[in-house]
Amino acid sequence: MTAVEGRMLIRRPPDIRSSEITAESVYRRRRAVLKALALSPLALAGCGRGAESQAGQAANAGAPLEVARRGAYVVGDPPTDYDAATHYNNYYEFGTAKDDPAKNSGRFRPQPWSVEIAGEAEVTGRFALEDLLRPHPLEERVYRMRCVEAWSMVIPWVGFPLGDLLKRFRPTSKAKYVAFTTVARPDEMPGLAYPVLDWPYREGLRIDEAMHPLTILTVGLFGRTLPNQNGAPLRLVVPWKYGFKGIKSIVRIAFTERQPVTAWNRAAPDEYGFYANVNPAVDHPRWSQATERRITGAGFGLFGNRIATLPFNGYAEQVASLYAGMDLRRYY
Ligand SMILES: Nc1nc2c(c(=O)[nH]1)N[C@H]1C(S)=C(S)[C@@H](COP(=O)(O)O)O[C@H]1N2
Ligand SMILES: [Mo]
Repeated sequence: MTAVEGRMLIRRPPDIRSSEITAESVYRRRRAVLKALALSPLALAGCGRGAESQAGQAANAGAPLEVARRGAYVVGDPPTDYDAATHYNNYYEFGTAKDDPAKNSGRFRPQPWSVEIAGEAEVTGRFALEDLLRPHPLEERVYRMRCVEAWSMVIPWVGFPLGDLLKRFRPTSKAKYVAFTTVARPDEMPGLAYPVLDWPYREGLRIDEAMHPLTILTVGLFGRTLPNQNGAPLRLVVPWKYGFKGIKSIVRIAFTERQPVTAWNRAAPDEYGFYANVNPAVDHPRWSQATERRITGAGFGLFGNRIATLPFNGYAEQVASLYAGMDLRRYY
């Protein structure tokens, strides 16, 4: 018996149309599912104001964060100076020079914030950031970060595994990729006036990359909430990939069946592949990837020394198996 036949056998008062019953039962089921996942869609959350969670602390940029876990995933290299990490940035929505994001992001308002969850998942909708963050204990992880422009930093991030968040939405078997979108607010982001990229900024991961325990969503660095120039209030960090995969100020996360379009790949497909795994053996047309300038401190110029770049940015042991059998020159 098919579902349609089954439904026709159900008796109901003649004054209620079947479409209404379906809508009501779907709504109830959805509410029950959301409750079980400790989520409420934005319409029910009263815009999520006043939450006294760690997300509540995220109200002020640079405010101290309560970090529940430290010590795992800490590289030995000394961290980059805070001033360098927050004044030598790529965030083209605020301009293309390295000091533009710190200078031009003062008008950006990362609060209140919500994220749309869409696509191939049982639970979708728009959710207040506070609700998305609430169940996740914040961890500090000190990661090596490698930009495709051949400079690198070591950053103590505050965040939690992206996979822990994604699982709550129960992705379906069709969810092969995860697509991310940055907010686009021309009034607050002066760089959007220039067609450097096809705005909004977009990035994507394969689902196994997104679920990998090294992949984190971050809300802070150096124990404090993210400054606007680093991607407040929520940004992605994938330490074995070039920095451009680390999309900032995320407003949409979608589970997709097809490989999503990414902003850099669309702008210059020969220069920026979808995978963007750090690989010293495959040069970018404009930058050798064999070595990198490690930025350690700010000051008169940025102090740094040249060091060898490692396959998968030093995380090969943890992630190389994700790419077994793939030609990494072709899928760069
Ligand atoms: N929305 C958005 N996200 C972005 C970028 C950008 O221009 N816009 N630049 C990327 C690049 S190229 C790098 S190297 C990192 C830099 O992050 P950081 O400024 O926190 O070091 O952000 C990435 N995320
Ligand atoms: Mo970058």
